[in-house]
Amino acid sequence: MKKILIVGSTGQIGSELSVRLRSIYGSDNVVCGYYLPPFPNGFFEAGPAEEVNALNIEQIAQVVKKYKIDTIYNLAAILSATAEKNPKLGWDVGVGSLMNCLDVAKECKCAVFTPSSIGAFGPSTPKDKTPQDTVQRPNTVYGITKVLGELVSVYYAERYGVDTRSVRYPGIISNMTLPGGGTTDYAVEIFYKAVKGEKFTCPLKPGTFMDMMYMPDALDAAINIMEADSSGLIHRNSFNVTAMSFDPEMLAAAIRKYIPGLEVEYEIDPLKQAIADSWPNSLDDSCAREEWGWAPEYDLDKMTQDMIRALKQKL
Ligand code: AKB
Repeated sequence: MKKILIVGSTGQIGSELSVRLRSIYGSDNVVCGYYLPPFPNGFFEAGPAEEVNALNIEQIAQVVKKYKIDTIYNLAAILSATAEKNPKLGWDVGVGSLMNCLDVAKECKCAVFTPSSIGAFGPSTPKDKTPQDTVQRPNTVYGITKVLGELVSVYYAERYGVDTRSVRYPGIISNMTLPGGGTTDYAVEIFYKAVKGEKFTCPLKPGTFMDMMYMPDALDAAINIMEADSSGLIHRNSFNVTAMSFDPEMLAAAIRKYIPGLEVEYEIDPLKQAIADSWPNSLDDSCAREEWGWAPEYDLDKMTQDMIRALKQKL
């Protein structure tokens, strides 16, 4: 049975990945590492939880040794728009957390999952059906840390035998923990407004297409790539994965099928618009499908129905 440490277990992905990993591997085998003390909700109390600052290598090493961890999910991140406002923080967290996890993994023989992103592409990348292997010249600090992360993870795999694996996540849509400071956050925020019957102010122009994915598929991607038979993997760091591509108007239309009164106005955020314009419209994820059987379950309509159902219960 794997022994897992999640660094960043209270964030958008971490809070749901913790629950899923504990249901698969057993509560005692999944240590939730948190930076800010978690809100007591019964979940953290159900298994081990430890304070782990991703920028403190001693703290990571101590927890890895204490619990005999063999797999680290490194989810500490500053998302794209926040990183552009504070590039030093974006760099320090993006690069620092990864290097700390890789160095502990090298010493303690752990496998490491670190998400990359569609942000690892830039304005000179082919925009439609972006291939797995293509130009990666991002013009954001977030993207630069993601490209560095992909390359240094390959380096640690080849030079030191660390089992590093990763996927390039698109925008992730979820109903438990809100994302914060990302360019794709609008695709979550619109659902909260729609369910509350409020008007949504969209920060991106109509016609801004980006890849997206519903959280259950994002969790499957992280777990399945770590479980994949390594003999089938030609790539490792990092796989294109996607589930849908839409622009704000398509998303609003999908929601209006169930909440016809949704009103959307546009107030463009120049920073987020520039970042979104530099990213692909849609990814080609055929390598992930062929090499480890990636197959998302949720398309735009299925995700929309489930988001509205879940948020109606929650709100
Ligand atoms: C962001 O918008 O910064 C993230 C991402 C696509 O990596 N959601």
